[in-house]
Amino acid sequence: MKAMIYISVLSLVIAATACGRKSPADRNDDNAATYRLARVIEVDGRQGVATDGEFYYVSGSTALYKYDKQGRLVAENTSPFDGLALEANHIGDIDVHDGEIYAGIEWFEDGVGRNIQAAVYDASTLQWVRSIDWQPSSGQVEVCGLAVDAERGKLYMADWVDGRYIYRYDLSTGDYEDKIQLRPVPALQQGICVAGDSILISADDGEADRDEADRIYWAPIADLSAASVDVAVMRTMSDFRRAGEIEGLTVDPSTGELVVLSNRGARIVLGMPRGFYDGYDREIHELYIYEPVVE
Ligand SMILES: [Ca+2]
Ligand SMILES: [Ca+2]
Repeated sequence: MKAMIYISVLSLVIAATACGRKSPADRNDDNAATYRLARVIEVDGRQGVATDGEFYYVSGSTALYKYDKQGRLVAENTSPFDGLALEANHIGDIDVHDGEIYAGIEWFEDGVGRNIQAAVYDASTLQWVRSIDWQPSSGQVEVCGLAVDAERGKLYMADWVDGRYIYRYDLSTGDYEDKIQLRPVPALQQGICVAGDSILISADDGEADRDEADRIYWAPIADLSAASVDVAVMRTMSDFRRAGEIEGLTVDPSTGELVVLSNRGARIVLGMPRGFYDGYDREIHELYIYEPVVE
């Protein structure tokens, strides 16, 4: 019940963002009024985040981590590819549903992905349980992230290389269903999550070299017959500590908070770290936690 209330609040926030008085281009001014930065937690992973309201689950490129909400590590799996049928070296954004973590996994090298698979892990132990087969004929060529739509029983995958579509699977059978065109297409997508009747999409489309902020977009997904959906800017992340690479995102079902993973400090070329910016000798990964503000 509590979760439903918060999802309803979030839906209002999203609706207010999307349908407000201002045009999408002006919407940046409304950022602070929609989500207010509450706290920042440094974590080990650089790819994705999910929460069941009790813990934060974070993916690194080759590891899974579980934190309590104060940021204390409570579990990790540093060999998450053990048992997988296909060779893998990269985990993207993740989701958690019904005690299981869903992870988009592939072999990623120099900006190209192959061996795409949706692997499922036990959220308690972070150990691999099973995998959902990818449908190559869908046209998807990379998996940067995935999201569970629990209400409608669907699983979505997104593609960093060619983001024109998101790809929908049946959650219970694992069968591929359809691809939905994003109009327009957010460039360099990183993470996705479902909140109410919307899908949120983070895009690494701000140029860190020029101190440009990345963005979060959103699109409606309740109409399962839709071949395409209208995409709008939801938020420009100008309050990150330094412009860098936005990664995964999630909405906390217990609080309605928006949780966004972002990396700073490393220079990224073709999706892979190549040296550091001035003042940094390592890449820093942080969860930015925003509380919804309903006026
Ligand atoms: Ca990523
Ligand atoms: Ca960026």
